[in-house]
This record gives sequence, structure tokens and C-alpha cells, in this order.
Amino acid sequence: MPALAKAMITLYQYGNSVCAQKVRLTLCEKGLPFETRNVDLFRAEQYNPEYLKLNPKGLVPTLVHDGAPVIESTLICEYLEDVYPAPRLVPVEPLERARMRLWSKAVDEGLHEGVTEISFSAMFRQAMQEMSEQQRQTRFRNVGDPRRRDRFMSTYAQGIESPYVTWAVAAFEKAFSNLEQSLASGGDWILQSGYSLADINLTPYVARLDYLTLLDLFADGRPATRAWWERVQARPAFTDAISGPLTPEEVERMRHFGGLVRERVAAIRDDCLRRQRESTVT
Ligand SMILES: N[C@@H](CCC(=O)N[C@@H](CS)C(=O)NCC(=O)O)C(=O)O
Repeated sequence: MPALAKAMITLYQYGNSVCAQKVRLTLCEKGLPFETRNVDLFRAEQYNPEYLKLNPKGLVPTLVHDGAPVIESTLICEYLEDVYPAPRLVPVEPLERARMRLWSKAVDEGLHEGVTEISFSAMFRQAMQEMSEQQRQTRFRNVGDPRRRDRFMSTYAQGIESPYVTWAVAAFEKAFSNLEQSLASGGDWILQSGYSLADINLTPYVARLDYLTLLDLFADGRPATRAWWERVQARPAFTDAISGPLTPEEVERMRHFGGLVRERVAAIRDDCLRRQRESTVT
């Protein structure tokens, strides 16, 4: 496909953003060359009028392919699969495709918010505390989606005690339980048909927990999940898309701030498990 191979791909991103990592993983797995443009979220560059023309939500990532912007990380990954089908990352069989998309939904509807609340209350909150009151209020005002703004303000005010963190921990607990079950039949990857966007979509979220030193709280007692995580990290794309681009300072910051909330996250998880045992519907 020489015409497609020459197409120009630019990824607007923030280095340590989970959804940008998801798109970078897909690009690297497919061996596609791409350029990056950094959008500094802590300097509010996502609200720059030029950037808002590409992504009216004021979020990263945005993929620009031959001049056309594509937004929403899950849709970007599926778009890349449509345009560059090899190597295949979406299964052929319809039921397997539905299973793959169920994982995309779990990430988009629960884990993404979850990782944002945990990371924000553990770590990014501190950067907000260092802003002037006026800068902080501008930051809150700029968040267009009112539900996102409420979450943002809650984790800023209450930190790890925000109810959104409790719901985040519950979403992760559910996802890890499903992951262990999916892997229980002995396959290497989430879907029987092989490595797919289901694995890719989940990877940055598991990586973030790992960097925050919180992964073992969920992975202990789940041997299939641990083995899957080893396999994921051994893929060259993991180094190219996730661990390689992180600076030692970013890694140390995640380790440090994650360590500070670890005990509290463990207690929230215990409480969540107790409530699960008491309920009939999981
Ligand atoms: N559903 C969107 C979520 C994008 C998103 O939340 N991006 C975060 C970084 S991971 C962001 O741009 N945050 C900017 C902000 O909070 O103002 C996607 O998957 O692309």
C-alpha cells in the first residue's frame, strides 16, 4: 500500500496521558511512522483556539491524518485499523469483535474516569494547589463537560477521600476480576483470537496503576493477570509507546505520590469487596 504508507500522521498528545499512550501503542504495533506535537495540559494549551479547531472537546489525543483530525482515542485506534489493517488488531469474527468492544466500553465508561480520579487525587492535585486561585478557577471553568468539572473539583477538594475515587477503585476491581476470568482459559491475550485492541485499550490503565505502585493491590491472587502483564510489557511497542517516552522524573513522581495514597486505596478496595459480597448483582 505505498500511497497509504506515505500518508502523514501527526499525534497531538501529552506525554504521560493514558489515552495518548493507547494511540501510540496502536501506531507502534502497526509500525506506522508518526510525528508528535505536545499539548501541555498544565499550561492549558488544550484550550488554545487553534487546538480547539482540531478537538472541540479540549482534550488530548487528536490524530491528524493527511490533514483530517480524528478524536477520541478508542475511535482513533479503530480508525487506524480501518486504514492500516495489517497487522490485524481487531478480530474477524463478529462475536470476538463484540467482546473486544465490551473492553473498550469498560475503559471508556469506567476505567478512564477511574484512572483520572486516582491519578489526580494522588498526584496532579498537587500541581493545582501550587496555582494561584485565579489560575485554578480558570482551570475549573474551562472544563466544558459539567460532570467532568464536578469530578475534577471533588478530587481537588477531597483528594483520595472523594467518592469518585471509591467508584474508581470499584471499576478497577470489576475490570481485574473480568480480566482474570477472560484469561482463565489459558490464552495469552484477552481474546481467544489473539492480541487485539482489547489488550491495547487496557494496557495504559494497568501501566498507570503499576507506576503508582498500586497494581499489586488488584493483581495479587490473580496469576493469569500477572502473567498477561509480563507478556504485555515484553512487547517492543510497550517500550516504544509507554515506558520509553516517560522521563525518570515522571516515573519517580508517580512512584512517590502513588505510595502516599497506597494504604488508603487498599482500605477503599477492602470496603468495596465487602460491599460486593453483600450484594447479589455484581
Ligand atoms: N474520551 C477521550 C478522553 C480524553 C481525555 O480525557 N484526555 C485527557 C488526558 S488523558 C485530557 O486531555 N485532559 C485535559 C484536561 O483535563 O483538561 C479519549 O479517549 O480521547
